[in-house]
Amino acid sequence: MRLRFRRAALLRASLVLVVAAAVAGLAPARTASAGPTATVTRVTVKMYEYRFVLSVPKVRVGTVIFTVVNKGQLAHDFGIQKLQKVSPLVQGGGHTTLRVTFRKPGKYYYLCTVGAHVQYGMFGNLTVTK
Ligand SMILES: [Cu+2]
Repeated sequence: MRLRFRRAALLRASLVLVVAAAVAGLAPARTASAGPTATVTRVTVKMYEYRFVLSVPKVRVGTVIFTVVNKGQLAHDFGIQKLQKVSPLVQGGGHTTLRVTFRKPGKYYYLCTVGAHVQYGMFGNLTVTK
């Protein structure tokens, strides 16, 4: 009886430890993404038949929130090939957002994945700097 009680108490104590460790493990990650050093850039992407116009040619490493605006009449989307990120399909006149985290500097090819739009000119490169 006494032994069983102690075992239960021990089990409870270790469970508390596991939960505490999990919370501690999560906390730094949350601080890192929301901390003062985290760069969040907002970029507007305008889509036409058949081209993209970005508000900036380059961004810093970090999180970019793209506001994707379809100024055309056909449906388009906006994808970052290397990261396999694609916005939802946007109907003519509509808009959406796409959140992408760039961890490494470099040139990131973007395109519209609809039909043959890329062959008509719906692509470009976004430069990501340190
Ligand atoms: Cu398109």
